[in-house]
Amino acid sequence: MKKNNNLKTKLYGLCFCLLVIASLSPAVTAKADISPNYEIPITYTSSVDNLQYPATNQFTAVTGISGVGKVVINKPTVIKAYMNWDTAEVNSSVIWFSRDVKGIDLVGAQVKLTSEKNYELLLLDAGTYYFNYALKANNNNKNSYYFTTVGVCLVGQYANSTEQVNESSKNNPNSIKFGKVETGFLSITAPIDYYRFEIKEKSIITVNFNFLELKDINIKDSKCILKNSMNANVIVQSYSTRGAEYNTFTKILDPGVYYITMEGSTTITSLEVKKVSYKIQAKKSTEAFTNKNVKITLKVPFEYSEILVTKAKVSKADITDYSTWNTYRSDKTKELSDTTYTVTANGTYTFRVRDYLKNYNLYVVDIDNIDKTAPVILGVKNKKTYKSPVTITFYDKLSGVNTAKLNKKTIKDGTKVSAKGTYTLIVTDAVGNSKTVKFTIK
Ligand SMILES: [Ca+2]
Ligand SMILES: [Ca+2]
Repeated sequence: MKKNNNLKTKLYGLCFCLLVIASLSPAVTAKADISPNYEIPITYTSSVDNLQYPATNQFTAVTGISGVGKVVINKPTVIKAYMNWDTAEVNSSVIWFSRDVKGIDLVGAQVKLTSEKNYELLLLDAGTYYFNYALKANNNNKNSYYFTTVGVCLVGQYANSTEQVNESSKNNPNSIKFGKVETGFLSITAPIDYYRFEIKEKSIITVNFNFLELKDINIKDSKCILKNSMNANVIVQSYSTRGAEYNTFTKILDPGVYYITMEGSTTITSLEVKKVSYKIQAKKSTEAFTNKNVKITLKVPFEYSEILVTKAKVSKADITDYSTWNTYRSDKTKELSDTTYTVTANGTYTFRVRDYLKNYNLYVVDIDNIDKTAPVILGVKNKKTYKSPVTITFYDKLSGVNTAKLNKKTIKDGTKVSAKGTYTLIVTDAVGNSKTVKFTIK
């Protein structure tokens, strides 16, 4: 607190000083004073790292006490602050940035500049900040305040961030567009960026990230973290300087909301989230009853290395059961050469798909629309002769009876036949399977 009060006193001292000088001596108005009302211009460049020592704006400043000027940042920017001075009068300068005009609420550190080549580098989100300085006079006499001319230069590099929310949080995150590279910005005041995405179906998620290596910024503790909706870490992956293939991870995720944070340093970041569906689907050549084989075509949206099928319902517990999945000389279990499998009989078929990450997936298909059997006829038998009336019944458990004709005339189930004669009964099901019974009544 003592330091803060000191600062306050100095600030008031400066204001008073400037007021007195300005009213007494018109000579010093040629150069701008660094003041809270004066917005220090920023010189923008494409790369602060590649910058030669910049030209500076000239200001009138006072030694021995601190001064403050306004800095307005309109979008996320990397700032380099330089200062120079008359070395005959000034020995060194301490500079710092603050959120408040009093210079107390620091943004970044206080930096001592001992030459015009020194600078302070900091990453600032949009906002109004204050540039503070304290010049140390050459004579070391703390009580001597005198006017001198200093140069100040703020060089800015826009981060070109694509953030919708610059100072993001779990409650106010940026939203991920799958397959789009987002440029983020970890500022001094908001060094953790939050991103959110939601998947409606099970998916393979691949995250590619990068932390830009800026000169003077230590990014080796940077990391990209995948979190679930409860904010618990799912994957924590540290940044690697070895290249892009190390700054990536892949995970199969259940439907839900997830977050990604970029943290551990202040720099420009990039983040890309790719999504591939993990939902296997199957299509049958027909859903309707058929007297032919049914072809099952699997739709596997992800890369896979093997598909097996077995005629059984296999539970997850047996996903790697050897006797279930061994294809050697097996009638039940086959390896597919593509994503199709032709089924000759009704039953439950379990497909096992191995993805490129070596995980197994089961997908069960029930086939119950193959009807290769003729209707059942009761009451009369083929080539039999009856001496009394007969009652004919018939049914078909699968596709159902379509037609029943006795000597080419349609009859109903349960028809009683008493007239003497020779009969041909043909019962046909919905898919064309038919049964013929010839009988005689004497
Ligand atoms: Ca940010
Ligand atoms: Ca049938």
